[in-house]
Amino acid sequence: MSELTVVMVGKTGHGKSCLGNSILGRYGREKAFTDSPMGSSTTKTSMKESAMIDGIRFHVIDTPGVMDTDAEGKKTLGEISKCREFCPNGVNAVLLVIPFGQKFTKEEETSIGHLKTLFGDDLFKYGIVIFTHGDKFDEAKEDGQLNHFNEYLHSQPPYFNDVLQKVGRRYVLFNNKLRGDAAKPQRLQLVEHIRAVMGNVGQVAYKIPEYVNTAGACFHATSTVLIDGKHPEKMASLQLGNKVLSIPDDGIAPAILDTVYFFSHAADDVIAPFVRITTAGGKTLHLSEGHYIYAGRDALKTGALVTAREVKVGDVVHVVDAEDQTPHPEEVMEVKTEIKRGLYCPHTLGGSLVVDGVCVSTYTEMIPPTVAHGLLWPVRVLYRIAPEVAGKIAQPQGEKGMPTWLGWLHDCYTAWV
Ligand SMILES: Nc1nc2c(ncn2[C@@H]2O[C@H](COP(=O)(O)OP(=O)(O)O)[C@@H](O)[C@H]2O)c(=O)[nH]1
Ligand SMILES: [Mg+2]
Repeated sequence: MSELTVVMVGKTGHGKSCLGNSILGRYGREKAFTDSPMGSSTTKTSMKESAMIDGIRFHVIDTPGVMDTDAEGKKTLGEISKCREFCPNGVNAVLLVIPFGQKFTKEEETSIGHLKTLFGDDLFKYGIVIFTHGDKFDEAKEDGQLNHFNEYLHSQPPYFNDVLQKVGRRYVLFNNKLRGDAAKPQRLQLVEHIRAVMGNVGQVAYKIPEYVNTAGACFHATSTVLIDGKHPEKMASLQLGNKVLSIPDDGIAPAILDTVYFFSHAADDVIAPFVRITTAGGKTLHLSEGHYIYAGRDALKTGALVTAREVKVGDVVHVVDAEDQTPHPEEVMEVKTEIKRGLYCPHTLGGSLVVDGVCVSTYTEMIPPTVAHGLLWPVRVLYRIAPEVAGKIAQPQGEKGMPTWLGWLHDCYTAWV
């Protein structure tokens, strides 16, 4: 392996920019990244620098620090996700940068939580913990405060050791003050760990997901539908032609099976905010804020729909239990926003379906449901006559994960109204 790409993540002031310079062996006037005094943030956007060192072409991506407050954290995640543009083929490892000597606080836990939102469990699969300020460990040893690095690890709270366990105990102590040959062993140790990561994941580089902050109109990758009314299936694995639990035309019980004939969106390499709706009976549904859901006691009969963003605590939605598949009204107990991975929008012939046990429309505010249902009529006819042909044109394509003609349809509709 002669080319390696890594992305550095962690809080501001933890030593990411200095670490980048150490990995690339670029210092002083030649330095790749600008460091900043503890706590102040110089790195506002992601950037990539490269160098040939020890026979390896190294690409290092520096990212802005992940803040410990929720609002800041989410903003920074959007910025970090932009670094995917620097590594279209993915990264070989994610370096979680933590300074040696500091106690791992609740704030650190929050910032790792934010990173986990962006990277999912891949944060640990591809993760290597880098302890910067290695010189301080040497000093602590000389002073007799510590004999072994493990003593420091043992002094950390359980959550931190849990993170270390999850990354397979891959960690390197980096002294960013070292120069020249003295800095070589720590770099070689890092390369060994990157090779171990690559070995574990079958040499497949990690593609950093895109953060989509616009009002989408979908479900996330692990939302579930009931195939044939029995088998829970994740959105990401749902196929055209699958029969899923949905709502009859007249909204009268019990739930029916309907065929998935089209996806208006199917993208996995994205994360986005979703409205999380929890019902009195404990059902939890996530959907994009512009997606329609049946709301109101008679909504299934009258077809009354509201967008997810309009749903409030105390509203009534309709739920279906796996055993008794008769939709019944249930009160909304909590409405929150949560970032999740994947954007999927399957369509059934009848225009409704049951997701995570809650009755929803397949339509969104992009085009009003009745208009959208009419516009999609030719696709439904085609699906009935020649499902394979319909399947081909209904397949999401391109970077946006949407069929190309859907964009034209939307443009025509907005020009018309
Ligand atoms: N003593 C010591 N200081 C370091 C080390 N790594 C970083 N620093 C200092 O920590 C501060 C923050 O470093 P920086 O790389 O800008 O952190 P970033 O915000 O994560 O990019 C700077 O003052 C660096 O000089 C190290 O290994 N040893
Ligand atoms: Mg920096």
